[in-house]
Amino acid sequence: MDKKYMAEPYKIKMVEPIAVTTREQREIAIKKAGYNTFLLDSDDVYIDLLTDSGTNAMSENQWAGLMLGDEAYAGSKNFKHLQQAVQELYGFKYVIPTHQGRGAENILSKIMIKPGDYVPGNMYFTTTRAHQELNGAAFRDVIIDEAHDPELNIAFKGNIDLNKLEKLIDEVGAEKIPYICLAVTVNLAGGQPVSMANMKAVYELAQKHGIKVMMDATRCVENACFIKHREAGYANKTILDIVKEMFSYADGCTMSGKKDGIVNIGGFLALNDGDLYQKAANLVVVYEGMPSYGGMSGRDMEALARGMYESMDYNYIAHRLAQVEYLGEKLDQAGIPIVKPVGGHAVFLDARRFYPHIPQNQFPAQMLAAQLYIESGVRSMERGIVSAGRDKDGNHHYPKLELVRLTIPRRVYTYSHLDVVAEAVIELYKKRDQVKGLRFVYEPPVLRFFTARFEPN
Ligand code: PM9
Repeated sequence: MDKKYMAEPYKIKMVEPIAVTTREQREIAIKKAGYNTFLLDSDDVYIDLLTDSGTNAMSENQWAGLMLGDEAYAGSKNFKHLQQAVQELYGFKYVIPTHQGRGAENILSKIMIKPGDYVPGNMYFTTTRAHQELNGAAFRDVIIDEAHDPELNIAFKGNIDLNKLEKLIDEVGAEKIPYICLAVTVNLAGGQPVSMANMKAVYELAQKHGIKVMMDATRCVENACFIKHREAGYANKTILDIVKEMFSYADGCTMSGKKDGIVNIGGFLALNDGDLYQKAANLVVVYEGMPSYGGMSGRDMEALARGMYESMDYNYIAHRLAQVEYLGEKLDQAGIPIVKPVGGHAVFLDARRFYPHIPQNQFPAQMLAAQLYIESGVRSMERGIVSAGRDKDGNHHYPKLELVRLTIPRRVYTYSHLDVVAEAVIELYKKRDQVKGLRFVYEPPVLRFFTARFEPN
């Protein structure tokens, strides 16, 4: 525990072999996948850092819970366990299970947004903004400016800028803002946390104007651990105390259980307001299933409830953050341009500085992810212009951050795997001048990054 990088707080009971491929095989595979790492077969991947979403290793306690699935169509006891977990750990009154986070985003957007509304948030997230826009709202980014600077090393880069928020309220009127979407942590800023002080201030401002605050709780446990490590007054508090205080500054949350719920599938919408809950319960039967299972089976709700309790263990979450920090430090020491500080779920490579000769509309981050795969079999994900999509006039959004995400699944890889990843990135950096950009050969209309195809220029 006193080591700089805490050892794994678990023993390995079951192993899953992973593929070792040749460079030649990988060159064929990435071409077949249209230079999009989402389209690779997992059989062709050596170390899979595409995402931490649903890629977690469950504990023996969670696997045991799967055997206790109560698959009754209505009133499953596993739903009661999930409800108890949400009430005890997050402190919300009502819970609606959904098949994953975006199912909750769909319902929340539909019950709260009217066409012409504005939803302020601390940087967009792809699926979250898509649901807001599909329901007629315009997303407004009110994150602090510092979040858009990959080199600036500050403790709470996910914070909302209260002046920007107040200015938006003055400009459009509080009645046009159904809720503020506050993500903890901020995925696309690099997994950056929000401070407790900021959450409290946002909630107070929102209450003053009669606006609700809905948190995106997807990585709330990581955020809580950063608060414990970085914010004055929290060092001696438990993760549970911190999580509960965080959610005391919100009216509800959407949750992708596939991240900090430490499961492979599932999510929920949680609310405090009885009327809103009723509206959500009426919609969940249309899009997901009965309010007592939403999109989930009984066994999956049990695994999620158990995962939520496990996630409150400080050793678990401190080790997770240590793994990410370890990879970040190795890359930083080798002079690789990364987003600083290192976030909660991933190390983000700064493709603008990695390939400064490739213009943003030739997709430098997309190409960097493809090159990393060819070099090493490590799969990563583009988080730049391709992820950002187009505006309503059909022009590319040009995000300031053009990143490749090396995302660490929970309890899956060891420090040795991370050494291999670091060596591969360092090798690639030496050859950076030889690489050219990409162009689209197929571009889907929504959430294009999932299925777009490219070819080299
Ligand atoms: N995040 C991720 O890899 C998976 C989908 S995008 C490739 O980071 C936040 C902050 C997320 C998130 C998913 C969702 C949606 C909401 N908010 O994937 O639908 O990071 O469970 O959650 C992904 P679901």
